[in-house]
Amino acid sequence: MSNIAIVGATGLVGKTMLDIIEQNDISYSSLTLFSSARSAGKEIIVNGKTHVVEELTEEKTSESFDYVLMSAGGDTSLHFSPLFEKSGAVVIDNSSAWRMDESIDLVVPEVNKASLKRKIIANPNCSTIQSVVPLKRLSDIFGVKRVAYTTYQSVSGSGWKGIEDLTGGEQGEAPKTYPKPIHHNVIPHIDDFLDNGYTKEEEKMIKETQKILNDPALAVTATCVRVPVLHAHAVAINVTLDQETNVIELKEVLLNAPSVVVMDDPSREVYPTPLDAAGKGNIFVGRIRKDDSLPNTYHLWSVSDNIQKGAALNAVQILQDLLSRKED
Ligand code: 2RA
Repeated sequence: MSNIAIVGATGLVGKTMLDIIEQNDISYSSLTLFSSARSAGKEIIVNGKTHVVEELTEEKTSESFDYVLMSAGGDTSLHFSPLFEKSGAVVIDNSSAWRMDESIDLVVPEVNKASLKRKIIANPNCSTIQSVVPLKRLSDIFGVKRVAYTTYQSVSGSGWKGIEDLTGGEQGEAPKTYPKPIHHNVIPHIDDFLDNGYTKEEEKMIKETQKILNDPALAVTATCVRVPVLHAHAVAINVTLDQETNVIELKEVLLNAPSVVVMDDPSREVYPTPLDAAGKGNIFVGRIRKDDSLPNTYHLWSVSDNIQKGAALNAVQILQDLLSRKED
């Protein structure tokens, strides 16, 4: 059995990782919870045992951990992940710090597996994960030529502070996290703006899709929007395929895609919404239809819980894959 550490254990993603570890009966020899100095000393019960959250320091990285699940922001990860790696641990990191590093695997278990050439594995951006899982199936069977994303991202993507901006806005409070009120509003601005007018969130969706689908030349574009929803992101995916197909065939292929649940029956108003996906681990896909404005082009609507499959669950699934390799 393994020694597991969670860094960022008091955050929304960290707490969800602990819930998933508990629900999936993942066994360990020891579980150590780390946070910033501000949250150190808090108590969290996991599997009936009370754990006191410790401040992460350089000395503690050498405590012979096997696996470290890190959800503590890019700067913390850039500093501490190599120290854990040097001490022999495998780090599964939820920040964007390592994702585009060529030596680092960017993993969605339904799509690709960690090669472990480095012992740091990057967990992709939430809205990327729920997009590449259905796209991978289409890519394998029909080939994918171009992808255009428009996202509708919930406030939990910004952690507790995003939720506080929405709930505070409902009480008439000014926003503390977002540049504009999110209550009764939508904001076409997630993460910082780049010189080319795109945001970093949009750049993440473009570059991470190319890396995960192993097609650096794939044409991808994105517009990312924050919406006043608590949990689950939605992504409108417009995809141009290499080979001709039709909607029936496309649905059939997606019905067999791992982790994908097709919810698509317009005659009965069946399509996924964030309320359908919140708290669940699947990727729900609907509104599958042909886009007649371009050859071989289709619309998909993908909805998934950004804290579950979009972050904590994907990280734990990477851990489960590594644990199963150890057993073989
Ligand atoms: C967001 N993509 O929704 C981010 C979270 N990783 O803000």
